[in-house]
Amino acid sequence: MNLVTVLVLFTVSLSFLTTVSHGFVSQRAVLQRLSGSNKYLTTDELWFNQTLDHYSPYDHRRFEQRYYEYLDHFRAPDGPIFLKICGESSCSGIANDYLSVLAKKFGAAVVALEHRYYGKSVPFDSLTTENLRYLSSKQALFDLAVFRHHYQEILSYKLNRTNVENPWFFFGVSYAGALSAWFRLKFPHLTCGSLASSAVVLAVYNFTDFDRQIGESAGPECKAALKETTHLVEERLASNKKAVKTLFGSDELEIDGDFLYFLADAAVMAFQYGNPDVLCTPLVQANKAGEDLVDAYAKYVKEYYLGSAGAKVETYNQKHLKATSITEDSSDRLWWFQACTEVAYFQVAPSNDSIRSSKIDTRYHLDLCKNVFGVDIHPQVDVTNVYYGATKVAASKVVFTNGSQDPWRHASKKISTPDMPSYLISCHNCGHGTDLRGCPQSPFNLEGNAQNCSSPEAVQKVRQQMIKHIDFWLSECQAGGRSYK
Ligand SMILES: *[C@@H]1O[C@H](CO)[C@@H](O)[C@H](O)[C@H]1NC(C)=O
Ligand SMILES: *[C@@H]1O[C@H](CO)[C@@H](O)[C@H](O)[C@H]1NC(C)=O
Ligand SMILES: *[C@@H]1O[C@H](CO)[C@@H](O)[C@H](O)[C@H]1NC(C)=O
Ligand SMILES: *[C@@H]1O[C@H](CO)[C@@H](O)[C@H](O)[C@H]1NC(C)=O
Ligand SMILES: *[C@@H]1O[C@H](CO)[C@@H](O)[C@H](O)[C@H]1NC(C)=O
Ligand SMILES: CC(=O)N[C@H]1CO[C@H](CO)[C@@H](O)[C@@H]1O
Repeated sequence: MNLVTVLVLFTVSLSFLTTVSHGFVSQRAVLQRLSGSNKYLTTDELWFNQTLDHYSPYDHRRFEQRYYEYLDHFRAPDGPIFLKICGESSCSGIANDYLSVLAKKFGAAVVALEHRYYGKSVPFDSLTTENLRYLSSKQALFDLAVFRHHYQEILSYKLNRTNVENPWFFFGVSYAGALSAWFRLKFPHLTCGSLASSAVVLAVYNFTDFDRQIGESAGPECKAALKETTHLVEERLASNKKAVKTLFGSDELEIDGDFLYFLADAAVMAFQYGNPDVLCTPLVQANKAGEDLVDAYAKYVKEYYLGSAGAKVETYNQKHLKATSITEDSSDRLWWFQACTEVAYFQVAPSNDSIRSSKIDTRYHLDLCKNVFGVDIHPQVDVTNVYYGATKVAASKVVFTNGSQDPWRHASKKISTPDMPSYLISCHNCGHGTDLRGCPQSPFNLEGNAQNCSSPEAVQKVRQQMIKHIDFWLSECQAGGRSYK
């Protein structure tokens, strides 16, 4: 799955949805579908001119980058500024999620910046491989730094102040969670601290732990049913390809790997977004009753994944991924570009005991990169990890949080240290970005209906810790004459 897709049925904050699974991408679509329309604090677009290439003194091109501001909770003039980093999807506003609870508590202004190339912040009029050359996490971090200066100036101007800065705090989930941690690493003087929720700071080439975590999150019975389903699908693919693709409403997926990836991702979604029962209950029942597992899985995929969750088959279609026109589904292509160049997260099947088809291997991913972008690109995973430090990221004042059932947590920071505390939120349905979204439940519900949470205290406990750290680091920042040390 892409990192970002969130399954929440009614209320999901889009901002979370950084897509990390290829998984990330499909989930993005889902999130957008599932998050209702009025779940934003604001959707009023603001714009500013951003530098296209932060690393060239000769290139003076600029592009318009979209952002949002929400000042209702702001305690002028000294309140903090919370910057919500939008990740690998269109940023349609400032989501009304747990960040808004925090903003109220701290009297903070909230701003959100759309990631370059996504949504409406596209520097070119087409997304050819050549035009994507400025799409990278490094450029995105620089965008954030420039934007932070720009917005501070605007606010100071509004407040009639000079030479005074408000204390800043950065927030992000998933890929944007990694950006949040990396921002504090690269620009420590520009934020008092960062929240890195389900932050995928470790670039991984063959991300086999991803599939393993799905097995663990599913538990023995559901895992066995999922494995058997994959096995049966592979058999039917060999005997009657067309029939089995039709059964899943996915005739358009001509490449078998795309089809198998789609089926694997459909299962991931249930665990990544904290809704395991919607998949496991019917599958285990069908298995016990000796019913056709492939039929039962097809029902889940069509009714839930493609239905209520709003995922799209075309997300997995390499023909679609090759399209260079700018549409609301361009983020599929854009995230794959980031995967194929910088971070990989290739969700290959482990050699033993995998749930997904073993045909989803390293070759499948490399072929996809080559086919979709027309050049033989290999992700520079080692370079990325050297540049940021991976799980040894040498930042400070970053809170890391992970959900126990989230397959992405294996790309997050493993060890908690005093300067970079990390928390694992453990419960039956604790998925990706659980801390900032509603409490884990199915269907997801903003801020949660406590009665529907299987383990709300797991989330609440971690939130209390987050508040403690934010409070402390903001006060250190202010006490230090805003030195940001
Ligand atoms: C960005 O720059 C262009 C060209 O100078 C200008 O027309 C446009 O109004 C600027 N946009 C913003 C948001 O400042
Ligand atoms: C800023 O200063 C101007 C001119 O001195 C004044 O009219 C305005 O009310 C001030 N605004 C604020 C927010 O204090
Ligand atoms: C990834 O897996 C492939 C196939 O098993 C292997 O050839 C390759 O060396 C692995 N790459 C890394 C970086 O682990
Ligand atoms: C393969 O997986 C099975 C089931 O988890 C396990 O019992 C077995 O030890 C594994 N074999 C290897 C070689 O890792
Ligand atoms: C809570 O769960 C019940 C039973 O699953 C469901 O009918 C109801 O819609 C849920 N309520 C909310 C607010 O999610
Ligand atoms: C920050 C955090 O909770 N990290 C956890 C993420 O997941 C890894 C792998 O399970 C754990 O070891 C970390 O403790």
